[in-house]
This record gives sequence, structure tokens and C-alpha cells, in this order.
Amino acid sequence: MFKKILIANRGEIALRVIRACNELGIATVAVHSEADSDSLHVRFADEAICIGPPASSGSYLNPVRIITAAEITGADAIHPGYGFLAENPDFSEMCTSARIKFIGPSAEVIRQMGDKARAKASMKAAGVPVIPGSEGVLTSISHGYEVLESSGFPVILKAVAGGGGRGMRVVRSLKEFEVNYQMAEAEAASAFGNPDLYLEKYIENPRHIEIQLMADQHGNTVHFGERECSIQRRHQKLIEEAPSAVLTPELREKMGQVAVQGAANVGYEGAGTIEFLLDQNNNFYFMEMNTRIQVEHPVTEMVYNQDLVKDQILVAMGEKLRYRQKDIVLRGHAIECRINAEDWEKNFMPNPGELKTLHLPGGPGIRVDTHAYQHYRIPPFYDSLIAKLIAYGRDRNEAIERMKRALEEFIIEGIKTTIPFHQKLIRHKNFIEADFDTGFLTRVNLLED
Ligand code: MV4
Repeated sequence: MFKKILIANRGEIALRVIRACNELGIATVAVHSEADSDSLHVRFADEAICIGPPASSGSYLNPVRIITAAEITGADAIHPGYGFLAENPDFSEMCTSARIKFIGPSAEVIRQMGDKARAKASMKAAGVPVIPGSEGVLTSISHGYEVLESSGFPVILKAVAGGGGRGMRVVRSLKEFEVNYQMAEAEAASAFGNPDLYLEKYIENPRHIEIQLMADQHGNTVHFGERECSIQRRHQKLIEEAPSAVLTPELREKMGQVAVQGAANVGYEGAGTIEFLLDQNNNFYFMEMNTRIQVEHPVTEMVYNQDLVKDQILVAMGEKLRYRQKDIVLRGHAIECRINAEDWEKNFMPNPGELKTLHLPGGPGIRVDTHAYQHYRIPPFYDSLIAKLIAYGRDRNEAIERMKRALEEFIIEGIKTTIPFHQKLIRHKNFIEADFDTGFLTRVNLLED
């Protein structure tokens, strides 16, 4: 059993983990940078240690400082949250060497899923549908031309070390291929320190559908259905919902089953997510696996009435899952709006600063996951997430109506936020009709509509 967990993160997710620990009777250690001394995770944890300067590289991204803090405080385990070191296999290995449990899958699985070509190959081997293309890394331009003979156009070049939309290039004709290949290779080398690329058929305007998984150390793996994450801007999700309005129970079951099979086959442990692309004919294909708890996990928690962070901790302690797939029942609908400190009318420019007024919405079906409080100053050094506003309803329509009401109640003065953007978006005809895909926000202009 864990007696004490160190949370290697900040912001709302650090609070979320502290809440789960409190309910489990586990003591908590917060780590923080010099810029976060006034943060709620510092106040709510049982102990707090300052680990370095505001820049993440010297604090939240510094493995030695974090592990030293865990050793000094006698923490049994480290919860990495999302971002920062959450998917860093070397950090996970360092935890293991220091006899501290990293709350997540093994370093080997993190490494395997971090290499996008290896991840794809292992999923294919497990029977998960993958997008046709080069089997593994492209060894040369001529290898690329060979693959193109059977794939046709358009194709997409992806960096093996990329992910989350970084290091990709769409190629629509033979004459564009060589220059795109060379530029993608150079970009991958400088951005990720690894020039390796792979190629696949490009799917036009897919939906982004991801399956939530939970696996214990005893070979039990289950899924908690899907999240619809197609409303994105430059690979930043803005709205997520569960369930997706376009999945039938049969397709949900199929995608869930396939995801469980893929995760079980690699020996997955803990909370994880398999991302799929869903094409216009309802074919789905493996895209990536995220080996962490995700920002948008609350929408799944709402519709399955489950505490995923608590379960993540319990399985890390070696407990068996207390439920089987047949016990996991979808009920209702949940939508999450990410409220960011950004000026949505100026290209979503970050807009840090003091929250001179803050009033959080409430009432039936409303959940707000936030580290913000009145007069809190959003530091400029980290991501711009202020709050996750989650609306639950018996059906999608009730969730939308509650979200509209909650966005009206949500008052933030002092900085620009994405609240007005969300107010427009959830009233858009295409959103109401669930008629959107990953290209939606590049096609519509909410500034003019
Ligand atoms: C694709 C694709 C179309 N075809 N792969 C973007 C994030 C990265 N994980 C993979 N991405 C894509 N891969 C093929 N073969 C389209 C995207 C994509 C996308 C995917 C999910 C959500 C938003 C997106 C926005 C643009 C492109």
C-alpha cells in the first residue's frame, strides 16, 4: 500500500490527483516551481517542496529534482499527471531505480508507444486496424516511392518521434514528394533529435475518437467507451464529449474490444488511451496510444460514474480491478469546454495575468476542475488552461443546455479567456447537429458567423 504519493505536476491535474489521494487516505507531496508558490496544489498537499526556477526545464521537467524531493519526503510513488514527464520512459526508469513506483505503465511500454512506428506495428500485430502505408520506418526516398506505388495519393509523412500533430506533412502528388520528404526529415531531426519518418495513406477529414482503458497488474483490461475529440485547433483540443454522437453501440463495442486487445497484448498497466481516426465510412484506424491520464478524462468519469484517477492509483498498488467489462455501463452525456487564458479573437494568443474577478458556475450537472481562485495570477511559463468546465446531462441536448447556462454563469475578469468562443461554438448549427470532424475549426470562422 502507498502511504505517500508525490505529484510531479501543477495546475488542475495536481489538485485532481490530491483529491483522489485524500479519498484513499494517502498523504500527498506537492512539488512546485518558484512561480507556483501561491498555487492551490501547494496549499492542498500535506507537504510541498520548491524544486526550482519558473522555467519547466529546471523544475517540472527536471527528473533529478523531483526524485530527490520524493526521497527526502519518503514518498512511495510518483503520479506524473499529464504533460511534463508523464510519458518519459527515462524518468519512469529512474523512479524504478530509486524504488519509487511510477504510477503508469512500464518504461518499456512507454518507450514503445513513444515510437509511433513501433506503436503502430505492435497494434497491427495485436489485430488492431492500422492505416495502410510503409510497414515501419522509411529507409530512403526510393523506399518512399515504392510505398507510393501501392498506396496512391494523398499520403502523410509522419515523424516516428513526433505525435500529437507535430512533424507531419501531407503530400498530394508525386512531384511534391521529394521536397516534402527532405523537409520533414530535417524538421524531425531538429525538433525531436530523430529524423526517422513513416508514411501512410492520408484520410481526409477524419473524426478523432479515443477509447479510455484501464488495466491492472493481473491481466485484466477494460474500456470505458469513447471520447469525441474532433473539435481541435492546431492539435489543441477545445471541446471533448462522451459518448460520440456518431457511434452506434455496436461500433463502440467493437472499438472498445479492439483497444482492449491492443493494450492487453503489449502488457499495458494503468490508465491509458488509444486514439483512433474514424473515416467518413465509419472505418476506424489506430493513430496513437497515450500512456497517461488525459486532460479530458472527466467526461468519461461523468458518463461511467467512475473515478479514473483513484483506479489508476489502486492498480499501481497492485490491486485487482473491482469491475469487469459487463459492469461498465454508459449513462447520459458529458461535454467539456477547455477554458484557456487566451484571446480567441487574436489567434488564441496566450493572455496570462491576474484573475481580478472569478466566479465559478455550479448547479445540477456542472463540474469545474480548476486550480484558479479569485486574484490568482496565471503565470506565463506554462500552458494556458484555467479550468475545465464539464456539463453532464441525461442526453446530449441536456448537456448542451447546461453548458450554455454554466458558460453564462462563469465570470472571469482581468484577462481574456476562451469562454466567449465556447459560447459561440456550442450554438453553432454544425455543433448542435454533431456534424463536424477534425477540419471543422479550420473551415468555419466564428469571428464572422
Ligand atoms: C492523420 C490524419 C489523416 N490521415 N493520419 C494529427 C495528430 C496526430 N496524432 C495524427 N494526426 C493526423 N493523422 C492519416 N493517415 C489526420 C490527422 C489530423 C488530426 C487527427 C486528429 C485530430 C486532429 C487532426 C487534425 C489534423 C490532422
